[in-house]
Order: sequence, then structure tokens, then C-alpha cells
Amino acid sequence: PVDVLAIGETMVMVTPRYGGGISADNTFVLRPGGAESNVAALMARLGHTTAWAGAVGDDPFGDLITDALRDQGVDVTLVRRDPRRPTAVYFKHPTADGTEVYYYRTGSAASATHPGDLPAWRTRPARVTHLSGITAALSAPSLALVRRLVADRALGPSTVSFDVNHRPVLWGPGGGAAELLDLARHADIVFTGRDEAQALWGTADARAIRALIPEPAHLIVKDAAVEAVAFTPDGEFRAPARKVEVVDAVGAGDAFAAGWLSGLLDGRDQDTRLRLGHYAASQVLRSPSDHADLPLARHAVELLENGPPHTGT
Ligand code: KDG
Repeated sequence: PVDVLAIGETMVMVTPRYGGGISADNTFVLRPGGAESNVAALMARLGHTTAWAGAVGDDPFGDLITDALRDQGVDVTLVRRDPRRPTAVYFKHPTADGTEVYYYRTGSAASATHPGDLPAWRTRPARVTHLSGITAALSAPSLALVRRLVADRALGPSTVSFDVNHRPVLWGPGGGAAELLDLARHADIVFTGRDEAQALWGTADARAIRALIPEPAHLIVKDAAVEAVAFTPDGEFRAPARKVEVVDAVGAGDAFAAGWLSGLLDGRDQDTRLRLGHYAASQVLRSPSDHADLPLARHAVELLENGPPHTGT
């Protein structure tokens, strides 16, 4: 089996080349952007075998995505090309208060992924299946697909990792709370942020979130730049975030998940998993990209052990 199969929508991400806003810059860079394929690409950099499944249009944008991910070592043979629906696009718009994101994804190929995609994906067994709440928000068929994957274990005996990834723009006001909680309760590993838990379920308190998403799930509650807490069947563990100068926060959560899952797959202890999560996140936070060009390596653990533990270089 591959180490990780990540499933979800990947879009063409359009970033202003020189860091200005959309109207200020006139040169743009096109890269693949998608929470789940970000995890696959980062884990490939960490030395794992990874595959990404989903759907893109049968258009040059779909080629860009599959070519770039293949170049990054991600197996894309399960990706379905849809001749009738386009590849989605999103724009990053840097502002003084952080990066705004504009999606053009309604009616995309990925929003038409559905339970009928499952038989093809069963051909690629994986130790971990990584999913996120974004797919659940795309359409009713995509929500049904995620439910089949998480609650019904439609891909068989694979550890199911679920990043809540609340995207309010996709759900609409007040939407998603019940659906995302139900999915989280059925997963083996859940990543969530205190801020999104507050917005969804009315609490940012890590233990209160644990009460909502109880054992046997591993629950990792992230508090942005402060710390992450893991609730596991072996107890509660916490690790402070690394101090970094943030260039672009988009993708940091995906990197955290990639680092943590890498530690899980390599049999690392709970503290090391959290530290690997923070390490990978810190690399993405200081880069304008969601994941490209990271100095991640298989020896990340040794690097953590030999370097200064929680400083940001
Ligand atoms: O986590 C990063 C993602 O937000 C970004 O890559 C775009 O997948 C994306 C989404 O739907 O927000």
C-alpha cells in the first residue's frame, strides 16, 4: 500500500508574482492549490509514498495540476478527468491584514465527485486516507462521498485522517456545524483549530472540543501561533508552535497535518508528531507558497533533535 491517499479538490492557485494585490500586480504564478493534495505533496517531500485522488477538468488547468503534483512525487493515476466540467481556480489576494482568497469553483469537476468514484480508488490501498471538510462543503454528492469514506470506511482498513478545514464561504452562514462534527466523530485522526471550533461548535476550549470528539479518535487541536494539543488514547500531549515571521499562512494547517501524519507513519512518539507538525507548518508559514521548495527531508526528526527545539530558523 501507499503511505497516504489524499482525496479532495485541487484548484489552480493564482498568486500575484510580486506580492501585490490582484489589481496592483500584473504577473501571476499558477500552481496547484488544494488542502488535501498539499498534504500529499508535503508528505512526499518527507519521504513517504503518496497518492492524490479527485477530479479535474479535461483542460490545460487539469494538466497543470496533475503534472505539477506528479513532479512532486505524488501518484496521480487515480485522478479522474471530467470532459464536461472545468478545473476550479482560486486567487490569493495579499493585503496588509493577511491573504484573502477568492474561489471560482462552483460547478467544478471536483464538486461532482461522488460515491461512484469509490470503486476506482479501491485499487490503491493506503495506510492512511486523508480527507477534509472542504470536500463535504462542495456539493451533496461530495458530502455523500466523504460520509462513505469516513463513516462507512468505503476504502476498507485504512486509518482515516480528517482535517475539519471549515470554509465558511463554501457552507454559507452558520452551515456545516452538524455535518463536520458527525464526520469528525467517525474519523480516526481529527485536526481542528480553536478558531474554527469556536465558529462551528461554540467553543474554543480544547477539552470541551475533546468532549465533542471523544476517544478513540486522536484529536489534535491547534491554536495557531501558540501551541497544539493532542488528545490520544495514551493521554494528552502539547507542544508550543515555533516562532516564525509569517509570509503567508495559507497551507500551514495542511503542513501541520503532513508533519504529524509523517510522525505517525514512522512510529514516532506523540511529542515528536506534534513537533514535526509545527516544523512543517513553520516552513510553509515563511514561504509565499502553500508547499513548494520546502527544505523538508526524511531527516526532519534528526534536524529537530539536533537543532534548537522551538526557535524559528
Ligand atoms: O489549506 C489550504 C487551502 O485552503 C488551499 O490550498 C485552498 O483547498 C483549498 C481550499 O479549498 O480552501
